[in-house]
Amino acid sequence: MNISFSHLKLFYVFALLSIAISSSQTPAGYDLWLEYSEIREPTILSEYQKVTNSIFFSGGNSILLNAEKELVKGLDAMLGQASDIQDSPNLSNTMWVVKKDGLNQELQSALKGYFEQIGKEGFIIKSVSVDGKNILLISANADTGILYGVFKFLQLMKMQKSLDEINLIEAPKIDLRMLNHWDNLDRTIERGYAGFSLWNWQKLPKYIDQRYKDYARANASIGINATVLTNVNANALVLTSAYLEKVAALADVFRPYGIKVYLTARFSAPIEIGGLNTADPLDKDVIKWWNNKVTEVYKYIPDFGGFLVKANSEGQPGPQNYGRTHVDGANMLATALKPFDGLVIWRAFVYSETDATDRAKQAFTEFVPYDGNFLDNVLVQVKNGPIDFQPREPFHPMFGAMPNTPLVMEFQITQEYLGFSSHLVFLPKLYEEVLDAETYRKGKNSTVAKVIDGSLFNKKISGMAGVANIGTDMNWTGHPFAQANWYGYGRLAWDPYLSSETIAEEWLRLTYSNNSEFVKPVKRIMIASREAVVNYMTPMGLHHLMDTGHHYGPGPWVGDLSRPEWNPTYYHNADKNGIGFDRTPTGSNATSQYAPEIAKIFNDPETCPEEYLLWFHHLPWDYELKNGRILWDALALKYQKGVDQVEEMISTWKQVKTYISDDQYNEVRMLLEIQLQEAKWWRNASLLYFQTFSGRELPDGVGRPEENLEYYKSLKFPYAPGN
Ligand code: BDP
Repeated sequence: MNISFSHLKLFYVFALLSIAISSSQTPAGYDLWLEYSEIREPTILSEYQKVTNSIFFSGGNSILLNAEKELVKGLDAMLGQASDIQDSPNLSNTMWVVKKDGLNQELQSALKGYFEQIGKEGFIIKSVSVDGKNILLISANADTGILYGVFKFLQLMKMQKSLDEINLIEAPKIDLRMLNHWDNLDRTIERGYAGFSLWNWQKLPKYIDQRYKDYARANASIGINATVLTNVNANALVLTSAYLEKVAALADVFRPYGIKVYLTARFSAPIEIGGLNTADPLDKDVIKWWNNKVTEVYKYIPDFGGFLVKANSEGQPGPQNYGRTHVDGANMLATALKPFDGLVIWRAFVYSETDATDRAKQAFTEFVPYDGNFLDNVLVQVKNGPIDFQPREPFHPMFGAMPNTPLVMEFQITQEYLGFSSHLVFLPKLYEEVLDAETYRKGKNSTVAKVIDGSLFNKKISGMAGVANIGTDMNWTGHPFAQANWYGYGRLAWDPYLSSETIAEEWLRLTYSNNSEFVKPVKRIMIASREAVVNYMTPMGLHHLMDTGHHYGPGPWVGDLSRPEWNPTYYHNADKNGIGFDRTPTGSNATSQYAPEIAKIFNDPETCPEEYLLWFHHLPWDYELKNGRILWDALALKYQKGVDQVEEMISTWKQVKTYISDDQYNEVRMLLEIQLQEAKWWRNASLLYFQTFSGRELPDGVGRPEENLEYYKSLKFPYAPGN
């Protein structure tokens, strides 16, 4: 080949260019839903170019500085033009980003009603008239509102939403929008499937990893404003000065993104790091120790959020070790935190190793009688269902049953019981189901969402917590679609009435593409994925059948663990007569913990929704369902359905190959193959095992297991992650 000098030059330029591009690019998936790329749609492009032509940005502190930086970054990348940003207004401005107190009297009074609605964190994005000229205004009462407003504006741009008649008045419906990291000080993560903890305690406080900032920025972009850095199975060491200094360094990074830091408090810390011989919450030395400790914490972190506490649960120490109650423990800490406006978030995830009553009943029984006894800076954090983050559970009966206590919703984002980071499961579908559930505690339309956002019982403070799925993996969450669960959790914490469809659509557009040929089918995958995992793991109300300890894969046969409620056999109760947990008045009577209207529906197998049937009932294998099938056949077909759904997900994914890069396509395809294999494993192992009781053939249409039951029982995974 004859290459001329000018060709060579061109080649050289291209080579340099591509090196420059690739070195400026972050690894695949690292940018999450925040990758800003050039808008190619001409009308949208020119609309946004026009409106951002000249911007008056009223800056100030570090939060506003981050907002401004974000705006510049987004505009430059998406509009392909350097933006003209000024710090004082002039006639050529097409856009203003200004807090309320920076607006003239006329605008302030014109927008008065809006400012009253948006509180400290909300924002307004609206076209207004200044000196007879239309400008786009982003405004807020406070700095964080401006930051959130800027992110929103950039997201609208990225999703190519037209700005015609834009009039957005938004405020979060929940005050505390929190991530719970189950991160240990040695950087392992309990139930973490995306690498190690982001917090590099060894190098803190001096070394600030760029990831801390990127983490905070991602959270701010969806309105998350609180982070609990450490595992609920807590280590007292984090409360020593050596660690508090490190925590303070993280808090300094997160503050300019509107995020407050919280820690888990080990109840026995006064003994372990304080040299006392008791942690009795009524002991005066213990009280003094905590008061001093809290004062010390606030010296390091003046805006410290407070403590999250797991006490007297799964072997963790707590007030009951000293014959005291949860109220004694929570109020003692709350009293210490009160002068600093700190909060106690006390978990209701309790069940006792000595109590033989249905585990599903224990939290309600223990906590509901305390309603009204907690101090007003105590919130009680309740898991979404009464057992433990299963693929499907009915809503926790505590929601609605404690009108005088703010209840925080605890969702799990990390997929401990839902296929870890290898299965594509879009969790907002699960969250939505719980939030929409009817508690009937104040008549009709008393949904869980209304309990959580405080509107049902007029609460002064409200909260939602998500057990984080974030780690050191390049793409933060292991599975690229697990990013959607972080994103979706944040969106629902902001607005618990959003639909999972809306969230899926937003996330896909922000992360992958605006092309509806891509968005539509992939949204179908996401929406179907939650029901698929229920079907292939625990259909029709079955639960907690995962193998012991690590919870990876099926283990319905496990029945020899020391505590009854640790055994899957405790939950499914399969025998020759049938399967399921009788929680009606003939059984554990857990249904009595729901409002009578709801209990009535659950109590009768004829009215109990099929998805909760075996949660509430023990039914014979030949029990006839509404569709005329017997229970055994229906159950087997559900397992098969789950497998079929994963197959459909794979074929849909194959159809969208051309809309994304090969790498993006391949990573999900490989993961879907794992998911399919594991779905079949679940189906085969579960059905072979239950068949030993039902004694019935598999109905037509159900795939035949390749191996026998002994094989599935023999599988061992000593190094399954997260344990
Ligand atoms: C269970 C997890 C365990 C947690 C516990 C909790 O298996 O690792 O410590 O929940 O929420 O689901 O405290």
